[in-house]
Amino acid sequence: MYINGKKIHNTVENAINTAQYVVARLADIGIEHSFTVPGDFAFAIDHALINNEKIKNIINANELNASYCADGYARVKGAAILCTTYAVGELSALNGVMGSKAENVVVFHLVGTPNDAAVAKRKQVHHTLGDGEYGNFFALSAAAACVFANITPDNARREMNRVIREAFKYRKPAYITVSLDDGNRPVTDPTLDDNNCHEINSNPEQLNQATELVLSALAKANKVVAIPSIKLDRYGITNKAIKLIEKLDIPFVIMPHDKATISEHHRQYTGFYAGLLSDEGTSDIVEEADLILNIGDALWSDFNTAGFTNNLDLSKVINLAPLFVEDKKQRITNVYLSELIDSLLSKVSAKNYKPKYDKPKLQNLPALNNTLSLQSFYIHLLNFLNKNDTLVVETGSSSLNLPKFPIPDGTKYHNQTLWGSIGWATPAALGIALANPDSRTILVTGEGSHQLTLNELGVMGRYKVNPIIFCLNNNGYMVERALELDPDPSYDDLAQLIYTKLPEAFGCQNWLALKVETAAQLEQALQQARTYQNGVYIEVILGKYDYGTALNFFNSHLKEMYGK
Ligand SMILES: Cc1ncc(C[n+]2csc(CCOP(=O)(O)OP(=O)(O)O)c2C)c(N)n1
Ligand SMILES: [Mg+2]
Repeated sequence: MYINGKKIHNTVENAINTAQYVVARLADIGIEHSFTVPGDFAFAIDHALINNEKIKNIINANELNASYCADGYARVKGAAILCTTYAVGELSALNGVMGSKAENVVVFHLVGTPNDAAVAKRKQVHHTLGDGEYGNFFALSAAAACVFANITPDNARREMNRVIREAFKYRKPAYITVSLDDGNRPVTDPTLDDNNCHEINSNPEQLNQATELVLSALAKANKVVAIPSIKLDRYGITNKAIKLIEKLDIPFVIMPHDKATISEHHRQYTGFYAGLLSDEGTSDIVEEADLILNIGDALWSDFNTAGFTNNLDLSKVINLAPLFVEDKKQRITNVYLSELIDSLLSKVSAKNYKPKYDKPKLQNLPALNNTLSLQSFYIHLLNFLNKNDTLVVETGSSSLNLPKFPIPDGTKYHNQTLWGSIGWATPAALGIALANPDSRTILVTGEGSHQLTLNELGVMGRYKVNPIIFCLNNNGYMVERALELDPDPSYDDLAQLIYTKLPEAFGCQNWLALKVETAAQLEQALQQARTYQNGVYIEVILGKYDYGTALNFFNSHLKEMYGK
């Protein structure tokens, strides 16, 4: 069996009970870590996770952190396992799992549910509302997934096939419950084909129709621009999309959510496109084109369009979404983008779509001076990054100001642009570091966001990951300040922590912890960090109203954003 072009080996024979079977199926997909907070109703799954030799079970500080950690891991590995206990555990994880749903990340959320006797006799047990009702929470957790299955001994093979197939089809979380008793029983499901969870193919007729639709639009067009979406990465088809863009020889632009999907150093890269925040000249190229290929369903969201300040006639866009193709007149379903790109690649030739305009002068990194500001922090950081680094950036001014600058060729980049739940980045960085230990994970977080999930530092120390963490301390929730009409409400003030003591307090042995207040100190800290083998924690002191370009922009466009 193949998923994402990778052969899957079946090792479920070793599974003795249903919980072990569930875990073995997920291990066979290639998942090598699980993220867990245990609980008595989940003991069967918790045991199965520690007993599966292909999986290393990570114990997180809480379920929300575990869900963010799983999300980060899955962005790199393609899928992750998150394991929580009934009600109290699963509900604590929901914000994170819902974020994975919004951002097309495959997380298998395994939840252990109460034993048969408690359910049958409607006993008043812990983690319930005391009403004898055990079904109160299934719909809540299922809402954060694209598929839900209660796995029992007699449906395990069939249902795991369905769950895996659906999760990969939609690239969204799956919610899997296993009761404590069922988890300990042997699998009795007679279904033979354990591995019948292949990705589904396109309908051939609809695939032809979609190919023709794109080809005929291309034939009529003179100026064509591509906008690649981050979903290409989620579906593992970025390289195919690059081949298509290269074969067509068309310019492409990148929106904030889709940053670094394709290298910003590619010769056809034509700039950052986000409404009025776009690179100079880039908006004109997109908005004056007569055909825009949205490859992978990039969003026209608030952050992608700098608060809806773009001026694009959407009727010129063909959306090549992961599972359908759509133009202004029709939507053709049952078309899988991977196959559509193959089909187009075999048929298109490079007509001369060369832009009838000059490539805009893309923004270079501004020169450094001796001041330390949000803007200069990023210039220092971007000069420091290399192709072996993975940059994880939190929601807030940390992420709003970065996308305009190209990151180095090969540096990987992660941000939760659509869901935007602060606190995500610290645990996500742990998941990302575990998923790719050969890359140095570099986290940039505001101190307010960090306060939500910073107890995951202890887990980083425990499992000996060695990120470089920048905690940008600007004395509060600066984004909120910038987006408020009242410039300084007291609810944007924060507890003042001694950030540089956190690694030690959380048991991170031999971490380097530094506080920098000037550009020279930052530069020196970066040099130390690069050669330091263990984790590095750098608190960067920035101004309370140092909004940077993007926040200044949003601050002056509150009307477009919110109708204020
Ligand atoms: C879970 C969650 N709660 C609240 C918010 C609203 N929010 C967005 S940014 C932000 C402030 C972030 O502060 P900090 O991390 O210090 O970054 P700064 O804006 O100061 O750079 C808040 C509270 C959110 N996005 N997510
Ligand atoms: Mg802050």
